[in-house]
Amino acid sequence: MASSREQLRIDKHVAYIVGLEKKTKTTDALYFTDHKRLSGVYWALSSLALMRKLHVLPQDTILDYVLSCYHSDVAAFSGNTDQDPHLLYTLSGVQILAMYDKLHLIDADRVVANIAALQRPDGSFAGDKWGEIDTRFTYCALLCAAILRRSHLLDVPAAVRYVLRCQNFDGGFGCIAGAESHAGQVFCCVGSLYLADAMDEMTREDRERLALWLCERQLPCGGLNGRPDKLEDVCYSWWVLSSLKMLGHVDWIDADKLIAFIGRSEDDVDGGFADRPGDMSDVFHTFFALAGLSLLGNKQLADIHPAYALTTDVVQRVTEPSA
Ligand code: GRG
Ligand code: ZN
Repeated sequence: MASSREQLRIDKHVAYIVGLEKKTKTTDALYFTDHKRLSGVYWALSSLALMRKLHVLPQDTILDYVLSCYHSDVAAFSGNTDQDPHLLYTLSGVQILAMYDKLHLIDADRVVANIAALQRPDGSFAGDKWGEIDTRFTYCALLCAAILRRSHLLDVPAAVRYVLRCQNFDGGFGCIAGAESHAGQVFCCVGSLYLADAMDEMTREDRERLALWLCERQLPCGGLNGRPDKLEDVCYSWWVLSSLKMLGHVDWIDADKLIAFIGRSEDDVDGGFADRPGDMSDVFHTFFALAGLSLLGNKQLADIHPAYALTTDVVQRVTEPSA
């Protein structure tokens, strides 16, 4: 990408995403690894939505595939047709249906009731029946419930108390109470607090310490890492920036240097973005590159909501009082 903020190669990136969909059909090559395919579909569609091109892929075919990952016996989604359901993929499924305005195709009461059954007495959430606990799953649970307008079916105050227990002395958050701070988990915890309308439950001092820790993720090359002494990676443009946005401090990052770093990770021949300059594009980093650029105000892209990870028109639709 050239140095200008306005020269994103939209046509190349749309062609790159459409090419992935074609490959998926003809050779069974995937949007992403097999067991995460539903999330791959969410990253691909969200990339298109950011470029205002959601319509270029066939909605009916995609919905057929998405619903083939829905297990009506437990009202939850799996990462691929032949996999077991998991909260990570229930969120991807719900987000995709929200994008297409097709939430009526699933039984929202049962989806959220089954998510509520994954909540533990300490407020944390398991991802599935096997019981692993992670703040990623708290975020997935709260966001599914918010999109489906059934947050009241979860014990949101207990979820908030658990998330607050995961905040560390450095201001960051980890995957469980006491675990090392990581920018991906910070996004999940800040997103959870935001969705629970509980950002103020962090003290002002803790919010500022967290924002400073997030700013320290920017390296001299302009890119962001996920924790100290780690490599820069384009996807942290989302995990870090969205968290800073929710904290009201996105301007604490050097935006020009980050835009230039993301630009150096762009494949300007075949489209897509890689994790860092010189690597191969993939759909995960393509979405998070575009999402980061949207948060930085790129006018070629639609606006994205920092907590819902959906374009703001979709968020407006799912949250408007009359819907
Ligand atoms: C809807 C946007 C959205 C998310 C759904 C799955 C999820 C909820 C959030 C994942 C948050 C997370 C943990 C992101 C980090 C992903 C990542 C780059 C992990 C790499 O970790 P390491 O330890 O790499 O391999 P580092 O960068 O620390 O060397
Ligand atoms: Zn990455």
